[in-house]
Amino acid sequence: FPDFLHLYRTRGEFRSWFQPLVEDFSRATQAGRGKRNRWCIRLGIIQSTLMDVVDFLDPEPRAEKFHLHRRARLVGPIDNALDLPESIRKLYRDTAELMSGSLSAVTSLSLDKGSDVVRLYVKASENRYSENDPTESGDCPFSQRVMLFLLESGIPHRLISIGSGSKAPSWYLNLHPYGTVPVMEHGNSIVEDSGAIIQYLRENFPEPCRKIPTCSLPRGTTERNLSEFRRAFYYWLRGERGMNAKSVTTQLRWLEDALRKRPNISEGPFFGGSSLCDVDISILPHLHRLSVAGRELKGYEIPEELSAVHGYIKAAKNNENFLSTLPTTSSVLVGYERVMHRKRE
Ligand SMILES: N[C@@H](CCC(=O)N[C@@H](CS)C(=O)NCC(=O)O)C(=O)O
Repeated sequence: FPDFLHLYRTRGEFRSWFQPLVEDFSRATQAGRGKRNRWCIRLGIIQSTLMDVVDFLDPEPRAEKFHLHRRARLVGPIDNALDLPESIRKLYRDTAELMSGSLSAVTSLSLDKGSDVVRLYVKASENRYSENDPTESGDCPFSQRVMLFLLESGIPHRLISIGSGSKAPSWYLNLHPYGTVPVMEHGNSIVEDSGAIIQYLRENFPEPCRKIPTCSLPRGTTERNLSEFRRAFYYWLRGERGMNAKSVTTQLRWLEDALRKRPNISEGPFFGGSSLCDVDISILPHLHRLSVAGRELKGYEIPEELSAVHGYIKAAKNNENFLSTLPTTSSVLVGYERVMHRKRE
């Protein structure tokens, strides 16, 4: 790669061979800017292919392979709608059902034919990969977020549980080149990223989505403040310098304060009052994982004094849909142990 760059920089004729590619590339970047369209995913694929070429051409000792996680980060979020012929889409969908391994999913395939059922690809529990049992939820909090949103709104949907990232089945990489979950497929749209999926659902299913109340946050508080604890916990797990139990507790105080000061406090335990709103649906999956993985992997208990946070978790466990989408403790631990080990790789 350095040799290539050297030639590219110093030899005009060599550089001119690549001019059409460079021009097409910048056109594609412009076309894809700020939009959810096929250009974004094409750019992602082109970028990934170029990295394959670099990985392939560089001689071994010097080569620094592009890790899958790093690739995904380089491209950034891809909200997309792939232009695939219907016959190919159908092939992927049918394969997805078959790969999910459950006979009922396969036999009920015909019910979906011609209808616009929302298909959500989520992370399966790693404990069950070998048994090919897709019914147990995995540790992915973003998958749970969308599952919970779908159940709370009552939008009819079908779940397809798979391995993610490097464990994603090969057919899935045609839906998402890095094998990230969750991904939603509806009609001709393929949308990745839990936030973008929820936005899509709100735009396309406005009626059922009205069941999910608006959030009541204290003035000046944002959803980002409230979920900052997850970043602190993640960095602590990864062993980043300066991150510890105190960093997590400090961030959790945002949540504690907001829960105490929320304007609708008399209406119920959530930011949505008696029912879950978008913010609750987004935060609670992370909070659950913090309480489980924090205790088991780091000996961290959410301090007693954060009583509003404790009450919030307890209230969530009385919500049927939250409970039904929760992963088992061992499933959470398998996933979060991997985060710890990633640092050491
Ligand atoms: N911002 C994305 C994050 C999705 C994400 O990070 N998914 C993880 C699982 S929780 C994933 O698929 N990682 C790839 C892997 O498992 O290697 C969203 O909100 O959907």
